[in-house]
Amino acid sequence: MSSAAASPTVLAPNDLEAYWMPFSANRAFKKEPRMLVGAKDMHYVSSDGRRLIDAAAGLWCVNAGHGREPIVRAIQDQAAEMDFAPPFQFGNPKAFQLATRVAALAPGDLDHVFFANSGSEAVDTALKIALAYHNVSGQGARQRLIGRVRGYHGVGFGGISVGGMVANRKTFGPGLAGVDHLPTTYNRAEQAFTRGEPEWGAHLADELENIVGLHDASTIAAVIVEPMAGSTGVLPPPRGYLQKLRAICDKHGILLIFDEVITGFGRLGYAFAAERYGVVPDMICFAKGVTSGTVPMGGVVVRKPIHDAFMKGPEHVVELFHGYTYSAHPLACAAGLATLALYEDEDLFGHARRLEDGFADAVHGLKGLPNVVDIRTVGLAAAIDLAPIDGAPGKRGYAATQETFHRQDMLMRVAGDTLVISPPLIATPAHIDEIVEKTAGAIRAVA
Ligand code: PXG
Repeated sequence: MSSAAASPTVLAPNDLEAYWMPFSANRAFKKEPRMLVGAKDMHYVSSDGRRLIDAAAGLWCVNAGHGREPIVRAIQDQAAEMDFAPPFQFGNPKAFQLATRVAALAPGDLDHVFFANSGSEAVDTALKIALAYHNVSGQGARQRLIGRVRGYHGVGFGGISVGGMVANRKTFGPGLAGVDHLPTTYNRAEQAFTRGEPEWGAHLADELENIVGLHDASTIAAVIVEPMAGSTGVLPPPRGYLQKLRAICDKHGILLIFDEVITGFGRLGYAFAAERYGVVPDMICFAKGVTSGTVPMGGVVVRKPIHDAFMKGPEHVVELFHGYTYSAHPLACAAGLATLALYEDEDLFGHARRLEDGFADAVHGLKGLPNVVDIRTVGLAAAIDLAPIDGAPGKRGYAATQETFHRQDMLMRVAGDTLVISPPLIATPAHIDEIVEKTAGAIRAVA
């Protein structure tokens, strides 16, 4: 036995075995690792010393760009001042400040914020608030939750139940009872190569009436959708679709939840997609961009009447039996405040809005390259669908991950055979051109 094996504290150098990587092809990765060791502004640094342009904002989260000095300093200062404060029955001032700032960014009377630590927790929180709200409002029979096919709402049992991605569901049992799904809004035959919101598909919201007809409105608590489905390949909502969903939910007393974990904080050129689309949901789930990915944080913005429905009964009693040890963690709150200030100071949402047209032009220029079967763009998000290799779905996409990382010096998110572009909001037109050029190189290389 080697001395390393004898002592559990001495690890073999460069041992990749112990870490079971999330949502990753572990064995392939460990044979040919893609290791990131540094990051600044629009770039990562790889372990072999290359600078890689970040076409993914990390994982849809680093909206302000990497290593931004005011955010770094806020986190450092907070760690030195107060590392942790229990969030149950005690508070830290920055939690209240951040809630106020997030609420101010949300439309309408979405003005109370419940903090969690991730998108998955934000989704679970929103679903639980929906159920509990109907309960405290004397409508406890409203227990059904409605999601959508090709929706992604994280990996908690709530999120995978309302989610609509088969691989994330099929091996984990039946999930929550009483869940139903709207159809996906994506239809390639009708929508291929659309810029922004497709004209076709608003009528798909009417399917909610059929679901209500089947289960009865009195059993349905909430509908949850991503305004723009991100993980399943950038599916912008058809024009008028979200307005229809809102109207049908209102008609039947069903809460409408927007999962804005990806669309929140500027990805579509606005603080929230709700603002872009002029639709006020009852709750908004957020995460990722709230701290620009620097410290884990998520949460739910809730409309005032929903919040107020809980504020009854004896004042010494807990109103909602829900929360996390790290809800409103001081480091996350400090990071969040510095991040939102940076978004405002640099008008990054406006910058994204102004970049949108040029970005769409550049990305749609990839049409005609080998195997490109659809391109979708909205805000600073784009997806390029490549035709799968016969009998080996995902293989061309995996080759594209390797090609972009090892040879194009670019960090790109690839889901199945779909290439996704979602740069930090600080991108310049030159960065976008570089990303699109490298994407073209990768598409040719995996043809
Ligand atoms: N809701 C939405 C809409 C998301 O996009 C989550 C919830 C879950 O968030 P957490 O923080 O628990 O991971 C997400 C996460 C991709 C990709 O490649 C997207 C996400 C996560 C990982 C990969 O598109 N979004």
